[in-house]
Amino acid sequence: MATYPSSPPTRPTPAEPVKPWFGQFALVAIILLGICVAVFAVAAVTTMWAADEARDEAKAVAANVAAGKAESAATAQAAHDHNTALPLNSFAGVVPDNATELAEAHKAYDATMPAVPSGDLVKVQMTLKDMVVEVAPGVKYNTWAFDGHGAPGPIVHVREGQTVEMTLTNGGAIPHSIDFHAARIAPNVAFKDVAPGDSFTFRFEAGDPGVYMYHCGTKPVLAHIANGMYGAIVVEPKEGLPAVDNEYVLVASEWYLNGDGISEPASLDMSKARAMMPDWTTFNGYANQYVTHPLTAGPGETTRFWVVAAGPTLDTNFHVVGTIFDRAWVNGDIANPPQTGVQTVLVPAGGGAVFDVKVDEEGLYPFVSHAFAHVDLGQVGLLKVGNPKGTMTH
Ligand SMILES: [Cu+2]
Repeated sequence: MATYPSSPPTRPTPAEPVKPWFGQFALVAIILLGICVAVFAVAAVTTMWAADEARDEAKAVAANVAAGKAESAATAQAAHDHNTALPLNSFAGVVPDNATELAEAHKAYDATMPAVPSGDLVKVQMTLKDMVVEVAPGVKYNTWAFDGHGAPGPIVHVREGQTVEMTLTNGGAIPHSIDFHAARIAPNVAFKDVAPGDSFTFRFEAGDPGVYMYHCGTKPVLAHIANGMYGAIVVEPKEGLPAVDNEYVLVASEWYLNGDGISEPASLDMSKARAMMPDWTTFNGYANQYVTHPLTAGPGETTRFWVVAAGPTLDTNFHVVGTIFDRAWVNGDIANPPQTGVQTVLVPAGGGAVFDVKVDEEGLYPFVSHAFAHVDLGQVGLLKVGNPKGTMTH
């Protein structure tokens, strides 16, 4: 017979079997914790080390970048030592392939101020000729030239109080005349048309100091000026201006061509002239000529620019890059004190102005019309101070 215990077997209390499990778990946990701590510690140390390394690396990279930048800046500087970012030789108009050689071979108009003739009477003789000139490298134009040497006509330099006796001989095919802005005279008498083959003489007293335009006043004046009939007359004040080291005369003008002027000489495009859309703008008649053949000055010298804007229509915004006008006789008003510390001065078509700049540092200083379409079309030159290496364009 089966016997049954008097009391059911006691269930083992959980604690009994659990104790060794908890102990194991705790042991494992402690070991794991230890491992974690160790791993964490190692990771922390590694991270710190890595951070240090990264910091060092970053420093090295930064140093390299700085060095690289310096190197690249130096390279860029070397590459642009002679570059002012101006379109100094852009030839925005059409030129032949050998334009650079032609520009170098071109004899630049002598911008140097001629001496004032002695005596009370200054006789000026000009013989007008129809002739082909170059207005840009390889770009030929059928011009009407006051003196037989192209545009502008000769620089006339007199002293206040002198009498100018002007004789114009017309060697061209149609009537022409000459109008001096420096004169106070009845234009219907003095500035009359001179028939082909004829000569005409008139006199005026240069009583107003300044820098003035002269030009042909025969109708249509737009065409006669656009064809090259203009120049500058400087009337030096009796008491003189402050002494300077160099004096240059610049006549700004624009050209309107009915062709590119390369295969055959171009003539005036009157539609372009009326629309004020020049092919070329120039100082002394030829695009960029003083870029290739710079005007010169010595370091510390003062240079005086006598500027006339002949147009026929466009103004010139005269500016010298890299310096500031120490003296600017705006509107050629040299009977009064000049303005000082001026950056850019408007020289209106048919007007003039005088500028003094003292440049101490050797270098290439572009002079421009700061209406930059003019620079692109050729109204730019260089004042070369001292003997800087190279040129702007080479
Ligand atoms: Cu004329």
